[in-house]
Amino acid sequence: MTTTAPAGTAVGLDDDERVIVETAAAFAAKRLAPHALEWDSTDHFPVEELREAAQLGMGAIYCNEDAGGSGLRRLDGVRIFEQLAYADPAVAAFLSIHNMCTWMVDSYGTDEQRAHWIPRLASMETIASYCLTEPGAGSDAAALSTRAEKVGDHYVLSGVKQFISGAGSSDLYVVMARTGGDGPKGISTFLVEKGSDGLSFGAQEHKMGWHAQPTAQVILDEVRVPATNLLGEQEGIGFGIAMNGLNGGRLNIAASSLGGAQAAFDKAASYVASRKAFGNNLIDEPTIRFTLADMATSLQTSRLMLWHAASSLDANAHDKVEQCAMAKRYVTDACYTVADQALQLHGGYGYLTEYGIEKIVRDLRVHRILEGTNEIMRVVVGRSVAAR
Ligand code: FAD
Ligand code: 2MC
Repeated sequence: MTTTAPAGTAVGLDDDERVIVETAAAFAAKRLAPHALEWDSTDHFPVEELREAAQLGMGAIYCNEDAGGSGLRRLDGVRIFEQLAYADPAVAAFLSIHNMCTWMVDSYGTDEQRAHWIPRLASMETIASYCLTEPGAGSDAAALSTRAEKVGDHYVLSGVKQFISGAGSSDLYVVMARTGGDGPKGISTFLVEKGSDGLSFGAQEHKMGWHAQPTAQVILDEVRVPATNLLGEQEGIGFGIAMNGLNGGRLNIAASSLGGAQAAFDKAASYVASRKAFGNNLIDEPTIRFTLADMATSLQTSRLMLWHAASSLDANAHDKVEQCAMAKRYVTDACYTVADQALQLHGGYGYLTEYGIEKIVRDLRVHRILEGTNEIMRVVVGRSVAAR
């Protein structure tokens, strides 16, 4: 088989696993990589290419096949997102959020909700956004104040969601809102369609990175949705739905960091192999070789940790929440450092847009903030440690 996956990213895989990784790598190299810099500079959200990825099964990666999902494992998922992010971390990360929403509908939806939404989400005819954060509730997500009042056979939603990826472009908004009292037990999850009366979007945020996907407020002003849009039929389970979605989401964001960092590393290793200074190629300088060795080690520890955490999620292991939080924290920090080191190894050229490194650094920076900041990941791991 022709190998398209970057060296080292598919070591030890069996034939079936390798096909999945190679398919994602080939798609990314052909359909994402050639445009990544242009999309970044023009703030272009590549919906057409996302739908092409969906045709290859990447719109509902770890959803059940009966309703139209791809039926793959979380482990396959993180490997796919690594390959996509090798070409463009911002696009890979958006696809990961769509997959998180799709999994929530597949896992908690009624038969009717699954039959209606999963085929559309799998093809990305319907693109989904995840709406948890609010202006007054970020890390402390259970303090959210968006309300959903039951009125006859409808719910009426009012509130503001902050920093929503895909806002304005997405077709379906998975919204966590309060149907009961304070705290996590008072939260429910709703499916809100674009075009609903009272649903609007804030101005697009100007960001350091992630330019290839939109970010804006989602504003709900007495938005009426049928009671059947309550995800999972039952009120009060929305926080658990949101958190369980995030366990896998956190791994996929980490995989998006890993792919970006691997690309930056490969560029740096190739650059220093031919860049001359003081009569030698830079790679012959021992301190530069040590830097490359440490970077390669960070990439490999990140990959192993991510694969282990993904397997924990696949196995529904008792410590899956802790494993996902640990991997998200470690991988997004370590890979950000690798990307920054790759920029440094390029000298002044690393700072120029055309080399593609500074974009990776900008894109990876936010992975340490979103889907749970890395401080909150430490809170989660610390609670597990204290409970032992
Ligand atoms: P805060 O919660 O106010 O935190 C501020 C600082 O305090 C952080 O450093 C934090 O780590 C620290 N801190 C808070 N509590 C503690 C504690 N107990 N111990 C130690 N430190 C603490 N959200 C969505 O719901 N959907 C999306 O699609 C989405 N996309 C995003 C896209 C982008 C580009 C960005 C920037 C954010 C996105 N978010 C999204 C929101 C993101 O999840 C939040 O920004 C994040 O959870 C942090 O919340 P906050 O910004 O309110 O920071
Ligand atoms: N998986 C499954 N269940 C979880 C969970 C997880 N990761 N985290 C918490 N829960 C459960 C927990 O077990 C408890 O259930 P029960 O009542 O049955 O015992 C319930 O949720 C409440 O949990 P806590 O008591 O721990 O709630 P608390 O409010 O103290 O802390 C915290 C929760 C801080 C862990 C949570 O608010 C959190 O993860 N905050 C970060 C928010 C976040 O990640 N936002 C990301 C937005 S999306 C995004 O950025 C995108 C780009 C899409």
